[in-house]
Amino acid sequence: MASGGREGSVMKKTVAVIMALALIVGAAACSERAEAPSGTTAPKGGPSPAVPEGRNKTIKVGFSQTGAESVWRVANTESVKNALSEKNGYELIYDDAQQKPENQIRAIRNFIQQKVDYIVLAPLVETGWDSVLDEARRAAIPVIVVDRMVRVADNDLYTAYVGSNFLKEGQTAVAWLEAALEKHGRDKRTVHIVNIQGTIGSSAQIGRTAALEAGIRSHPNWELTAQESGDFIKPKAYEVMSRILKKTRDVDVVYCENDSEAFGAIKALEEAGLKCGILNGGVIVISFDATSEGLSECLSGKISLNVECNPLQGPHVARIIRDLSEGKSVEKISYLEETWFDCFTITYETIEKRAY
Ligand code: GZL
Repeated sequence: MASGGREGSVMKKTVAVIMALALIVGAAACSERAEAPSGTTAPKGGPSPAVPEGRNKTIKVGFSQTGAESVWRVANTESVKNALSEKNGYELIYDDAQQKPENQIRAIRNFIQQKVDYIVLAPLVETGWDSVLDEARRAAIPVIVVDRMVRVADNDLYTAYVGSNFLKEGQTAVAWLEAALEKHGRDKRTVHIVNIQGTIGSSAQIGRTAALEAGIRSHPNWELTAQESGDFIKPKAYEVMSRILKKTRDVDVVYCENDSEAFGAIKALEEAGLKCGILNGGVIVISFDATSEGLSECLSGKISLNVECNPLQGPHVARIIRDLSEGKSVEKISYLEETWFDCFTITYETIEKRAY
């Protein structure tokens, strides 16, 4: 990958090392696809939910979405809506939970009442789903989990998962940070790290935070200066970062768990008179999602690293529903292909080609 001309050939070698590492990590992520246990074509104890005789071929789907908290989330919603459209043979019932798990539980019960053929759930947090998913199973309605994961006592409570390996996303970021600090001679002194977490208890937050905490444990000179949730939204991240900067300006890295948070953190850092970006010898802002807006801040140098989190799960959900409707078994866990971008290698052309 060309270095973008911003650093010498040494940087190209560093980037190549990081790329190789990230690709290995990424490949491992994609290969972790457990073959679905046999018999997953229909939920336990219920008939296959193939479209009953006499009904038109439209497949009725209930989709419970967390909300519209970020650009990423809007792209995720559009991807599912476009795939499960009327012209593609679906009747989609969409519910926006406004970031409240209780609203998602209410929506799922509503979908069951309406006798949908399938339920698609993007769970706000990992826990609290056992009871309502058991109600769906007893109604013989397969549940497809997208984006974040559910943590349930019986994994048969959902039929398939399509999303991201958030721990591996975080590990990619930590590997990049380690190489970048070394390249820029910032690896020997104490590295003060601020972690602005996502929604606490969501898989994205759990995995990305766990990777950073493991990185801090394995680097004696990395210090966690502050850790607080920005809830994946810009205003909360701005408020958290501003409050931290009132206590200390000794910040080397801000590890934001999505682009919206990175935008808020950058606003606070610049208001405090601090430069952002490793290229400017400033604070190293790390982000996740790689939305076009986030990559534009990579191009400006303010975001140093942006790890992709692919929201385009709609086509994968449609394929799973089609396979189930035809009585085929489906993979239990599917991870989307993901990569990363940084301020040394990002180009305008790359951003132009992005789908979200
Ligand atoms: C990640 C997704 C996260 C995004 C945020 O798959 O759950 O939620 O990283 C979004 O932008 O709010």
